[in-house]
Amino acid sequence: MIPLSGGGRLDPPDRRLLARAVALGRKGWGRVHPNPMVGAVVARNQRVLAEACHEEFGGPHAEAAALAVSGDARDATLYTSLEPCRHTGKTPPCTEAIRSAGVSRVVYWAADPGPESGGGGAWLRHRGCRVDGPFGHRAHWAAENPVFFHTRKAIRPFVGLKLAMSLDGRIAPAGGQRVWLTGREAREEVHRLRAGFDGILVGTRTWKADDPRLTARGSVVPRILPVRIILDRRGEVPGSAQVLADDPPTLVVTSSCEAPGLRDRLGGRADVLAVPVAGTRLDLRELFQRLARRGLTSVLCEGGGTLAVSLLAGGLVDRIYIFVAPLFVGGKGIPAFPVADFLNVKAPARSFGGWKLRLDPARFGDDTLIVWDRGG
Ligand code: AOF
Ligand code: ZN
Repeated sequence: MIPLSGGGRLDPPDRRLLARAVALGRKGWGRVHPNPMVGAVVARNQRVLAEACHEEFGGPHAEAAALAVSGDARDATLYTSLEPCRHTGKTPPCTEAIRSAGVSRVVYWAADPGPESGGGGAWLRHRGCRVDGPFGHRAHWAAENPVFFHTRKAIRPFVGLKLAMSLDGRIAPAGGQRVWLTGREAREEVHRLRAGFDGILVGTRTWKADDPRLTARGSVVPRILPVRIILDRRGEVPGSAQVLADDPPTLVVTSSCEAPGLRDRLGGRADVLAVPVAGTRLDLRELFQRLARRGLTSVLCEGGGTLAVSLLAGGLVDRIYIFVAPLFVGGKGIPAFPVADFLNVKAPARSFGGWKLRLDPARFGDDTLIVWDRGG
């Protein structure tokens, strides 16, 4: 169930239909970013007349799409996961569509923070429509639409960190031997998740050990292929690396000293980005700043442990995706990076320093995905 504090009381049928709108919105993953994922339901006396979501960036908004197929919507209620927009952007204002359809009540979940698009709720109220919303808080809305509600856009992209671990908190057996902890369904989910990010980042050890392709090969074909980003401080990536093959653009991040030679060696097969070195490592804060300047709004980091620790230590992570596989690795296995140390956990807690479980855990085959969000 979605959090529904504030905004007045909602009856159970209203809650159900509003939650349905939020669920419909999720279908836009990978297709609408950086716009929000939005779903809408048109109902009369709780009987559903139409459902829709925002399917494609630049395409019809969820509310307008639902009203376009609802038939007569006079005196109906529109449930929407985001406050209806009141601006003319790539499409006409949803508030106008709602008013001309004769909808008498709007129930919405998240407030639209946009200076031009926001305020549609008040606009409709002013014109005699009953409006209930917003419900919940920014942190809840951000959990559903992390990139849209990300507040540090100018400084860095929204950063997600993914890891898979065993029941005894290990990411791999002793000796660096590679094994798959999670099953097929969880791996498919990772591919689906990739589709919603602008960039997929891995550290040096990971590309050396796994030779990954870092493409999104799941059920969602991303609207824009995520840029593959690899850290390579010493400029060692071989031309045969899979990450350099095929379509999506690749960005090799290296130190300024290695950049010219690397650029020559790669001969245009990947873009090379030189960032300063802080201590013995590439300056990740600077890297993210530059990625933000290049227009990347989100990055998914997929390993390994060293990169994860650097990111957490630098306070550079907004979300952690933890896949828990129902198996034991054994005492000598490599522990999942010591998340708790970097999150400043002092005692057993379900929430601390803004970190919290906000989305429901999800099952993928035998594995469980737990998503931890920071903020609010
Ligand atoms: C969407 N889909 O279903 C709703 C949105 O770029 P535009 O012109 O399509 O406008 C995008 C803005 O409209 C978006 O940032 C948000 O403020 C508002 N509502 N956007 O893309 C939708 N309802
Ligand atoms: Zn709209």
